Amino acid sequence: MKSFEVNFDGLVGPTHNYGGLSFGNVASQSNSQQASNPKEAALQGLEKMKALMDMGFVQGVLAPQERPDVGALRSLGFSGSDAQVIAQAAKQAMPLLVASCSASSMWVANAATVSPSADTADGRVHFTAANLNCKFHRSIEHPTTSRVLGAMFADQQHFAHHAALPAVAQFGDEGAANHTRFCRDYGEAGVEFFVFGRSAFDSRYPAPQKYPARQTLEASQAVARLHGLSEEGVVFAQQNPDVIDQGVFHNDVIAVGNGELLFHHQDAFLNTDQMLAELHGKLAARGGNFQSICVPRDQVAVEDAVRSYLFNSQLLSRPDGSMLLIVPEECRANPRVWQYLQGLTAAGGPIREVKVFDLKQSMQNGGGPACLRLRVALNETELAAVNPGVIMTPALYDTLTGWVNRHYRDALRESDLADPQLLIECRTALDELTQILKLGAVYPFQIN
Ligand code: SUG
Repeated sequence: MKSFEVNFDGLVGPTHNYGGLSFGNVASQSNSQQASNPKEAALQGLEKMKALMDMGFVQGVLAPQERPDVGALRSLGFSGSDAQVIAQAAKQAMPLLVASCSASSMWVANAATVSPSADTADGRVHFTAANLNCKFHRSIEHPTTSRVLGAMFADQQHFAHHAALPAVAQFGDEGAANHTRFCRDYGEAGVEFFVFGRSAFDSRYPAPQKYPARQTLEASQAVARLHGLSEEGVVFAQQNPDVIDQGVFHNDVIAVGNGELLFHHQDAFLNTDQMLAELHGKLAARGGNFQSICVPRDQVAVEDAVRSYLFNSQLLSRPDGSMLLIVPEECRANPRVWQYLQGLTAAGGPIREVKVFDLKQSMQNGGGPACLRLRVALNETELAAVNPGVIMTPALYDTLTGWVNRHYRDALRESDLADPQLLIECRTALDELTQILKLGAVYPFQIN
């Protein structure tokens, strides 16, 4: 049976703004308070989706969330009408209003961890929504994420959904941003690679000193158990705490994998040789030939990787077996990274082509091409069981660009977040979107 890796991209929500909310994420911190352009952000994301569809990849779309999250503000003691809740928060606790307005659900690599059916004990595709509990503005995403994923992958014969892990730092889980899967073919059993930043219970694992390690070993292990993965099909590895302290807040900022290939920076992991040997051995036992490309620090420094998002790229398999790397414009702007990429594609290795996309609106909050997509490997039967409303087509692309142009603002500053009209605009847009994508009622304003 044929199998595919489907990329579901997060559609940028109408409240996209630069709130400076993510300590440890250099771009989020340094662009705080700048005016954003939600319309441009959403259109840039749609361009990427269309380009992948036009290249022949199966592309899907994941809906944004209702913001401001009035329910979250109510849970913090603000009361009255929705407009009063927003007004009170603006007056008394602006940082909480800003957090409740974040469009951060666009970075769907953090929405969930996904294990394809070939890897799981019950032969279903498993999803665990990420609790994202390192940051308040992200910790409020998972209830709606679960409903949206449930509406997209509704068929219980093929899809199993798990609620987010307990909402404590010990089980900090950031989803697929710290998870990669190696396989010979998407439909065959593979090796799932979980990368964690620290251990919650075992002090032998070193931790970063300056910035938080968002993913714990214990969270990754829990997800592997929930999904029914076998010991032969998993590898756990620790991210290098020094690179977390340099702004590598997720593993997908320093490494990306696809098929049998891991593309990573020299400083990405601890105990790299041992980890590569384990990946090689476990994939070989599944019939695969694991390969890795290590980018040396003397060619591309960690700082260059963080600024350019070289590794937050999409590594895609082409029909001829070679691979294509989708990188953000910031890679072309960095002379060392661009030179490295020229050499890489000329070298005759597995990565033959690089395509550049302008995703500046998202990049300014630390979200590159890979952050914007959730990978779901599916066989033909499973693909046919996905809600067809969320699969990108030329007609859907036209509808969604029209929808963005009608509903989105082209500038948003912090002071605009207090405007009660923004909530009405957001709900009006999302109500229409659920009809376009045939999701049913998934948002708090639709179900409460
Ligand atoms: O969690 N930025 C996100 C970026 C997530 C990127 N995802 C991956 N690497 N997979 C984060 O730090 C910034 C929001 C703000 O500051 O307004 C933010 O949430």
